[in-house]
Amino acid sequence: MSIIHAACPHDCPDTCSMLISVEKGRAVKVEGNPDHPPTAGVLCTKVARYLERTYHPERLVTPLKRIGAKGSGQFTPISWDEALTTIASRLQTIAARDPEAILPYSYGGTMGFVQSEGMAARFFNKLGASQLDRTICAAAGGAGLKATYGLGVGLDGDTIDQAKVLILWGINPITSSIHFWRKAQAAKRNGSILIAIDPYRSLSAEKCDQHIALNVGTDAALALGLVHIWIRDDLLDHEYIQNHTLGFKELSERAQRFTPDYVAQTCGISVETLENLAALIGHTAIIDQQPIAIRASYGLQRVRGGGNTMRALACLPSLLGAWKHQGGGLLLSSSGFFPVNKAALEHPELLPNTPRTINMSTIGDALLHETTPEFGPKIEAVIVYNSNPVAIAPEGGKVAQGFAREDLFTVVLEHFMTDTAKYADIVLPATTQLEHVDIHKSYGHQYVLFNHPTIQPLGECKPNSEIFRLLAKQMDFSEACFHEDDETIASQAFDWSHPHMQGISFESLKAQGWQRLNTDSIPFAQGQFPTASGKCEFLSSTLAAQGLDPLPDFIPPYESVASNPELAARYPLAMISPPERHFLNSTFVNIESLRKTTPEPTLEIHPIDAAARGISTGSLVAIFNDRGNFQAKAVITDKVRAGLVVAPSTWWKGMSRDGKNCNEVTSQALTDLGNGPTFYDCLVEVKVA
Ligand SMILES: Nc1nc2c(c(=O)[nH]1)N[C@H]1C(S)=C(S)[C@@H](COP(=O)(O)OP(=O)(O)OC[C@H]3O[C@@H](n4cnc5c(=O)[nH]c(N)nc54)[C@H](O)[C@@H]3O)O[C@H]1N2
Ligand SMILES: Nc1nc2c(c(=O)[nH]1)N[C@H]1C(S)=C(S)[C@@H](COP(=O)(O)OP(=O)(O)OC[C@H]3O[C@@H](n4cnc5c(=O)[nH]c(N)nc54)[C@H](O)[C@@H]3O)O[C@H]1N2
Ligand code: SF4
Ligand SMILES: [Mo]
Repeated sequence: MSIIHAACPHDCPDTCSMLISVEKGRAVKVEGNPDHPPTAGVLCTKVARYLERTYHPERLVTPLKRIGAKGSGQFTPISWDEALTTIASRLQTIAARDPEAILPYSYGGTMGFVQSEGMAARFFNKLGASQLDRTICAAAGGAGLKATYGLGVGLDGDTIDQAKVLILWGINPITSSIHFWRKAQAAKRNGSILIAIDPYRSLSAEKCDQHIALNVGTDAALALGLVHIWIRDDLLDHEYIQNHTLGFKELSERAQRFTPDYVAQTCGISVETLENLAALIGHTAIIDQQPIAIRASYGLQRVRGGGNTMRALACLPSLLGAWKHQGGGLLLSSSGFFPVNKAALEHPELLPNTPRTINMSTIGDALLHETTPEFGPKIEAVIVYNSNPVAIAPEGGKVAQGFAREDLFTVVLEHFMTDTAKYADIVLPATTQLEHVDIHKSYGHQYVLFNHPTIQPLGECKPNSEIFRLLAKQMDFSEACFHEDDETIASQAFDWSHPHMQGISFESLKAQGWQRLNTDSIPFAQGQFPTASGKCEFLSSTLAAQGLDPLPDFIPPYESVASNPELAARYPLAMISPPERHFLNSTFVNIESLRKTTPEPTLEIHPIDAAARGISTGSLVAIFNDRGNFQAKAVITDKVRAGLVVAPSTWWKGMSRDGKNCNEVTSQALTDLGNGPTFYDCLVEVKVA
């Protein structure tokens, strides 16, 4: 038996190091690597089932051609030769008219550089296909963070157990980042106070010392309310502000209108709660000179004002000089610490011109768009890999309608017959992480990881990279980069001469499986933010140059009782659809052992709202608005605020009784910054089905 170093490929901030035991060519055990500090020997419940997923009897193992109606799931096996010839000839015909009519669609199925945008990006660049704006997850928060700190950077996750006040702001780590939760527990043992800020009493919020259940999408008001109080009470680190921040005077003026009364009313919390929160954080940081940390996640930026929300939050630790202490500051993402060599991976010089960009969050509208001068050509072909848009993209009715178009040529690279694969003309069987090479960064910690293949590809499966390599060959793309193998692509993923890579080489990384970046565990004690000014920018010249508000503000949701009373008269309940613990986005929904604990879609609703609608626990309910409807089993609980319903996500439509999921009702409206989706900015009504 041999034990091989692998990396968890999933879209999860923990990016675990895995050890795979292989016996006679078969993977027999998947374990968390005890030596990798963030993993510390444990995997989550989902990936602990990675073998069940890999060797699942329904794995796609041959190329398939559709023989039934789009969406029906009727296919017949074909050879790789037939599949590649058909795809190449269809794409060539369309490209001869206008390559922009071809669209790649991909996201977080795997986070590895080789199997995501390595060979694939080269292929679509050379083709001159439309570019995809990959906004579906983190665009708003990412843009807000970048405007304030310069890059997606923050406090070192390894040190977060040293915080004396730890705020879990819009994150439910027991579900979505179990290794961070372990650190939070360690912080608690070190005497830290844990506070959850979340409209929903999530599994994690329930276990914190305090839970502040604010209205969805009002976090920026709360943050600016804290700024208001800290200025009023002079709980500020004047020296840090003076030396390492930009725009304090302007921010102070902005914060004036965020009086405790206004903030409490906007957020739906008491003035006392707000004052106590401000005093606890302010005193710990300024009077006691102890580290305070904010762990924010993407849950709070899936609303209209998501970008400004992150801007407002990002200002907080700098006002208090929290960065001076180990374990102090804010963490949303650590991605910006990694010197990724995007140009070497993607070869942008292959682009014949600058093609248009399609936003993946509005794929429904895009697929239904006719040719116009502003939009460009109607989309004639979509190639989907590492994503399941029919399940995960907003306003799913339109997405399905778009994919059902008879005149659309669709290719899906997949492990399983997902909701999206069912609409394909041709489905290509892709390898899993056990069957291919890859290399990874993380957005929750600061370690690079290498993934060795452990077993031969199942059946006729091929890595995404190989599929695009073969398509490139079929289309006579002759540049040298189309001949590079996966290890070569992996070796190009990082700028190895960057100071953060000191002590790490491709060979040493392959040997150890993981290595920590050479980064400071107290990154911004001396300022040195990666912004143009080198400071934390409360006032952003970059945003000002784009004609945007240079200061953070509270931007009310598109859809809430306060911001849209006419709509709320018909649809009075706010719906959020955060991750279900046993799924990873729509991945793992088809794993039987996990579905035992999560057999069907549910909707959590407050007792007052349930009673008003004659709903009891176990009732089948219909959730609806003008965009669509879906069904779920009601769970009556005071974990949700009155006026809020929670639909744990994201179900395969094909696995729910009505063939629909929560994205039937979510909207394609976009965020203030970053053009991100607004999944949690969604009013609905609920009735017994
Ligand atoms: N098990 C599991 N883990 C996952 C995922 C998964 O699907 N399943 N998805 C992965 C991915 S792609 C991502 S992006 C991350 C997702 O990470 P997040 O989107 O951060 O998801 P959660 O950690 O569940 O945290 C969301 C929390 O934010 C709360 N929330 C919703 N709206 C608001 C709001 O307006 N304000 C505040 N303060 N809170 C709000 C929700 O109630 C929920 O408890 O997790 C990753 N990890
Ligand atoms: N309502 C609602 N909708 C949401 C969210 C929400 O909170 N609520 N969250 C949003 C967020 S944060 C995100 S990140 C998106 C996620 O959306 P996606 O990135 O589309 O993620 P998944 O749904 O997990 O689909 C990934 C697919 O890639 C496939 N895959 C995995 N590895 C490989 C590979 O190596 N090769 C190929 N060819 N395929 C592979 C998997 O089998 C899976 O079907 O969903 C978004 N949608
Ligand atoms: S999904 Fe996240 S927690 Fe689970 S094994 Fe992968 S990286 Fe670790
Ligand atoms: Mo995500």
